[in-house]
Amino acid sequence: MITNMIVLLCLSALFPMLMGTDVVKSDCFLAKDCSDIYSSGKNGSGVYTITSMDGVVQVYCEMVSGGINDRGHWTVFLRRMDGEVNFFRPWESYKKGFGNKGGEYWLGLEFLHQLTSRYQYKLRVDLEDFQGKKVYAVYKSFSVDSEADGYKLHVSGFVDGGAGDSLSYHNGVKFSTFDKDQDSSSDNCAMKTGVGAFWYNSCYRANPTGLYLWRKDDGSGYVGLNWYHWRKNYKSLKSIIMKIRRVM
Ligand SMILES: [Ca+2]
Repeated sequence: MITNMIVLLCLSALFPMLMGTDVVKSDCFLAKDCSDIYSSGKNGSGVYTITSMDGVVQVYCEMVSGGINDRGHWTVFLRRMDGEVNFFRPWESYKKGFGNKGGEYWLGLEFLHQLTSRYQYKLRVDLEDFQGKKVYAVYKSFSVDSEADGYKLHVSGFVDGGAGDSLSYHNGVKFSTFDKDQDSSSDNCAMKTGVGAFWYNSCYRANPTGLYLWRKDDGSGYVGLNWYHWRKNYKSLKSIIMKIRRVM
């Protein structure tokens, strides 16, 4: 229904006399991701409305100038920063997305699949610890299969920005939630960690949906916001952002 409304808006913009309205043509612009938002002349970071096959979606865009691994118009699909949002959620939530686009959120597996099957994307993961140190990892290729294929992750072309590579371990693996175990472990990884959902293998080197620990983790836990290869431990981080940028 929302999509129909967008189509009507576009028709009325293209044929104002016919539709009896005076909607300006710019209202017809249908952004698919933050690259399109930037192309429409909006160059500041913030929450924008883009469209998917299922309707309109709000997303946080990071518009970054800088070096080759920084610059771009990034579509953020996961943001953890303050523990305000509960990430221990079922399959339907991870499929459709949840959270607050101005704060912590998960954009949704179906939308990720739609985007990455349409265009080619690179992935960047930004990490920050409680001392304010920041590192990153870039993967030159990132895509997510359909729900019928378990929203399987494809990631390759690692570039080290100090974070180390904790995601290649999850390459080629289906997504798992506590109510849908598609991991490679005899356990249910989401239940074992009791906190998140991810492309769990057996079980993980990265767990960006883990329990937010506000400095309380001493590194021996296996439940927090983890990216093992930064410091070869499971000490929970202050912030993890996962974002994609269209490359073709
Ligand atoms: Ca299992």
